[in-house]
Order: sequence, then structure tokens, then C-alpha cells
Amino acid sequence: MGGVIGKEASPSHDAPESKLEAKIVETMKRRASKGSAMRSFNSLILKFPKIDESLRNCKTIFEQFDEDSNGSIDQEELKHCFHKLEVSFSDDEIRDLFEACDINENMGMKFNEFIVLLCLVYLLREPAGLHAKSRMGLQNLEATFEILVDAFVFLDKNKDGYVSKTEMIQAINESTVGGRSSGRIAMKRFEEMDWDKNGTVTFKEFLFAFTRWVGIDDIEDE
Ligand SMILES: [Ca+2]
Ligand SMILES: [Ca+2]
Ligand SMILES: [Ca+2]
Repeated sequence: MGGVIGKEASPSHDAPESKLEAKIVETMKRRASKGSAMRSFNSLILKFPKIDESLRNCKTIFEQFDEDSNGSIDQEELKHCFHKLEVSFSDDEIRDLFEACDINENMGMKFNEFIVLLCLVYLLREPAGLHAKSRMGLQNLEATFEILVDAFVFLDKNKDGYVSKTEMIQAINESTVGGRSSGRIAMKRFEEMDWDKNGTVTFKEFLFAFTRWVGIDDIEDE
């Protein structure tokens, strides 16, 4: 969709890795134009316990969709899940999401991968109209997802759909009262998020980092 020229020259980030990533970035930019309700990085940290609780409660949903109870959700199970949640993604879209979130490449969604996937679905599935208060019928969880989307928008100062190191430092500096260590904290947080070490953080990377910060990722390790 155009815009190829100049992308190479941009040091801030590479072109989106996939159609899915491009879509996520586009949706995030649109969302960013509405602004963020978040005032500081600290206010996000204060929300951690609530987010943690809400995501842990999602375990029941996960178990419900893990039909053969083998601890991970395969593509067939995921299709049933989408059907149940009335999320009408095409088979291709489901496969793309699945592959993007299957970070340990075991052909299944572990709990943390599933959470990230659902959050991406939440982002991509914009309300069809004013009546669409809930996108998936999971109100509590969706409220948590909205906080995460909002947090990302807060961090993405230039609204390009990615969080850069500079933006992370800026966000942490804004919210920490003069602490000398804030720069180091920002760097550490950033490095935890920038999984592929390309200097920018995608929403997906942000979500995976989040599942680690709140300790969701080790709920169920093989
Ligand atoms: Ca399963
Ligand atoms: Ca997996
Ligand atoms: Ca940015």
C-alpha cells in the first residue's frame, strides 16, 4: 500500500515484517490519534496487580478452549474459540495470528501466547458501530486489553505504531521524579521488550513483555 520509498532510509524501524504486523501498526496509529488516557508510566505500574488478576482469571477461558486439555490450544481449537467468541476472522487471518503468537514454535498457544493473541484480536476487531460495546463478550478482559492498548499509545509518542528507545526513556523520565536511575530503568524495560533487538518494540513484543512482568508466562512451563 505505497509508502515503500523512504522506509529503507528510516533508522527508527524496519518495514513491517508481515501483513499482520502492518495491520497492527495501522490500527495502532488510528487508535493513537484518539490519544491516551494514561498520564505516566508509574500509573501503568500501579495497574499491574489488577491487570495480573484479570489475565490470570482468563485461565478458565483458556482451559475451556483447550478441548483436549493438553495445555496448549492448536489451530483447530482456536477456530472453535473464535467461533464461540463470534470473531469472524478468515482462516488465513487465524493462521497468521497463530503463527505470530506461537513464539516457542510448538504449534500451539500456551497460556501467555493465547493472551497475547486475544489482545491482538481485541485491537484488530474494532467495534462495528456504536452499539458494539464489547468486541468479544469478555468485558473484564477487554477492559484490561484496553489498558494495554492505551499504555502502548502512551509510550508511542510519535504515533508511528512502534515504541522506540527514545520514546521509552521519555515516558519514564516524564513520570519519575528526578531519579537518576530512571534512564537505566527505561533501558532495562526497553531491552526486556525489544525481543528481536532491532531497536523498536511492536505491540506484540510489548504484550509478551507484559506477560513476563506480571508473571503470566511461567504459570505453565513445560
Ligand atoms: Ca489442546
Ligand atoms: Ca506455542
Ligand atoms: Ca514510536
